[in-house]
Amino acid sequence: MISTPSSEEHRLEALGWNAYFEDQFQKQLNELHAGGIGSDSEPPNLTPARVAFESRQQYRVLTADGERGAKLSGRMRRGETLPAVGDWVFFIPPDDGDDETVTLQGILPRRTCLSRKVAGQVTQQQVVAANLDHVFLVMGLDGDFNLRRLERFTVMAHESGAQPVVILSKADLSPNAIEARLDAQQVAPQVPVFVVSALAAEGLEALRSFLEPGCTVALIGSSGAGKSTLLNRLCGAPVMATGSVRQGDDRGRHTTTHRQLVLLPSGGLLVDNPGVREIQLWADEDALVTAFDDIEALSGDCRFRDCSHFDEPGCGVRRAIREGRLDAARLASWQGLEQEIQRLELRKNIAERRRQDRQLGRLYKSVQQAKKKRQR
Ligand SMILES: Nc1nc2c(ncn2[C@@H]2O[C@H](COP(=O)(O)OP(=O)(O)OP(=O)(O)O)[C@@H](O)[C@H]2O)c(=O)[nH]1
Ligand SMILES: [Mg+2]
Ligand SMILES: [Zn+2]
Repeated sequence: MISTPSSEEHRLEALGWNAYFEDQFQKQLNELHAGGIGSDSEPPNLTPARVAFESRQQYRVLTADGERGAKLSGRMRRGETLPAVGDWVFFIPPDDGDDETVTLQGILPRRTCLSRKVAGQVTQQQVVAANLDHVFLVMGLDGDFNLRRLERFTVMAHESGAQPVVILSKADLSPNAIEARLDAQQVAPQVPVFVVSALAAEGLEALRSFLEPGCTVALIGSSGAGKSTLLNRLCGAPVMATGSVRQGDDRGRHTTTHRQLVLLPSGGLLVDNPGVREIQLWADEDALVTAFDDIEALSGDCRFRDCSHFDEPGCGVRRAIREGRLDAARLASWQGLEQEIQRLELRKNIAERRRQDRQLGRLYKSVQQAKKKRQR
């Protein structure tokens, strides 16, 4: 079959390519050309691809012509942004051999980006997946079910720029699925909530509308929540390994160890992730406001504009709790997340100042060295 540019474009679109990435790609090509790369009349010949898998800076990428291995160019390895699963990257097409590992030359700016803070004391962003349209927050209707964790995940998803969707899984195990759905809807007021059973293949058709060709969705949730089982069901094939949960507390065994982007035969792309229970937020106030827009609306009734809804007089939020219009646990949760975000902000500022100090230090040193040289 002769491959025409338009059919190649179609195959890229099935991987999530669109006018935004086309535009960004052209800009980078023009910059490279202006920098003397390519021939006099033509910009360099580069092939776009989407990152499907990463492990220790070894990549698998999806191209219009299939999947292949990839590694980073030296410049990319030293760069500030390393490609993550879901990123659009580009490489110089090799002359020979489809199975040759290609070298990635650049990365296109992300449309959306799902992030967390790295575990521990370091103030650093960890990218979970890039260029998502939706995030499926998967929570089992067994011992996994936890509204406070759902709130945290919702803030994380809102921060990403992608739209959150709550998936309550393992409906076949719970006689209380309807109540659970209402409770979840209360803590995620603007977010669609679905109840599914991947095992009994129930409720899955409703998820297909998020997985139109070219749409990308990440699955996040605890280990054992049923993310990989759901992916396999939607895929119609056992692409990902699944593992049983522990008896007693329904916790999973971290069966999925690497995130992976999977192109569904029916269209759409799903990113399966290793299970996470305790995520630390990498988010700002805006994401909190969006996730807690009920508290935001109630705070319009507070006497003080900067009310912390703690012990100020005339607090509209606390009045709503007294009158049974808001759950006290939800306010406590908001306050906890608000403090976490403020602490993060502070730590980001300190880290930024240290970075600037180091930069100044280096500058000072090089000026001193230049002076000495001149004196000699
Ligand atoms: N009863 C029931 N069990 C399910 C359902 N979906 C998944 N499970 C079971 O839950 C266990 C965990 O499923 P996985 O799909 O491996 O969970 P995961 O979220 O991918 O877990 P990690 O990869 O560890 O993060 C397996 O034993 C599945 O068979 C469901 O709808 N109903
Ligand atoms: Mg899994
Ligand atoms: Zn208040």
